[in-house]
Amino acid sequence: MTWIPEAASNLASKVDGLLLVITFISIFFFVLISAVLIYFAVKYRRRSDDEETPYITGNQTLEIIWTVIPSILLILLFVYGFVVYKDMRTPPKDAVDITVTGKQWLWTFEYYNGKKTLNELYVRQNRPVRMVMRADDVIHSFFVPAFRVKQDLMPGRYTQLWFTPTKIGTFDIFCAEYCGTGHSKMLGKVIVLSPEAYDIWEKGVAVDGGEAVASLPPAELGEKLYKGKSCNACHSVDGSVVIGPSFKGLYEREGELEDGASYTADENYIMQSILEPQEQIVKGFQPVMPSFKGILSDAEITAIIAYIKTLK
Ligand code: HEC
Ligand SMILES: [Cu+2]
Repeated sequence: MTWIPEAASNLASKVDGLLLVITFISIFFFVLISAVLIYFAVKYRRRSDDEETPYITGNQTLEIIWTVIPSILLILLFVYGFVVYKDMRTPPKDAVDITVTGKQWLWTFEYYNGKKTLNELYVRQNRPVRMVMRADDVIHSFFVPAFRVKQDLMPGRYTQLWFTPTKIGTFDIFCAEYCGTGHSKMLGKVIVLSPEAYDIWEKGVAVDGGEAVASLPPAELGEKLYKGKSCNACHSVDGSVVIGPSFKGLYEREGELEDGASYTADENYIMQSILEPQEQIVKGFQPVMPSFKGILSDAEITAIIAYIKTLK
């Protein structure tokens, strides 16, 4: 079927089945009621000005039929829906936990093995995962259409959802709750790896959609990280100001901080800005950059600096 998203989790076929049944029943009654309506409108139309309508006070048999049949149907639909819902809300015992944090306008994922990723969720094919989710600021909603799962994230409270990815590939994550100006850019990817590829990823080799990137020249790796780690959501490379300063001409630029101190953007300054963004706020900007401590390795930061150096 091409009019609904690809089905890539164990829950997808259940949700689709329920949706199809409800759609089919709705279409059936829509057609039936419309046809009868048109037929009666024609058949019992008023044929002359002095025609009198018969006086009908009710029909018990008919009323019982059209109360009992829809009631039974609705109860059956409720039970069917409830069984699927219960399935979707009850993670299996062997599910592994991943902590998800939504914040304007990024997703961070922390894994049971201590790894941390940004906007990219790595999962292993056929292994059930439970997402334990929190928001840092406002309400967000974690939505993966291909898995048919969606759940709000709230500040000050954990919510959860679970799924078992069944297909290898890359699928979209959307934020489905309007959360500010960057809402439409709050996009992520779920990368479902085969068990073998997942083992490689777990051991720490950088993979980018299944492809190893550790062997790239630093500036090229830096460019990939700039996009892959979402620096591009806030930093342009063409001189325009998005949410943060542009990376164009950043290297060795002289500027002023919020507290009035001046700085030169050398390697250490850039590294500090990435690891402790709240320490040095560039004048005229908001302190919204998240820390990349624990997310970017030293080698990756070096690669990003190498890339920034190419943006003269
Ligand atoms: C949510 C938006 C956001 C994201 C994502 C983000 N930054 Fe920033 N960044 C900012 C803002 C805003 C500033 C300016 C305020 C400050 O200094 O913290 C900034 C400042 C910087 C600076 C100092 C710039 C200057 O002109 O002095 C560097 C370097 C930097 N970011 C690097 C990065 C890198 C590398 C990434 C990706 C790994 C990244 N940022 C991701 C918002 C962001
Ligand atoms: Cu959001």
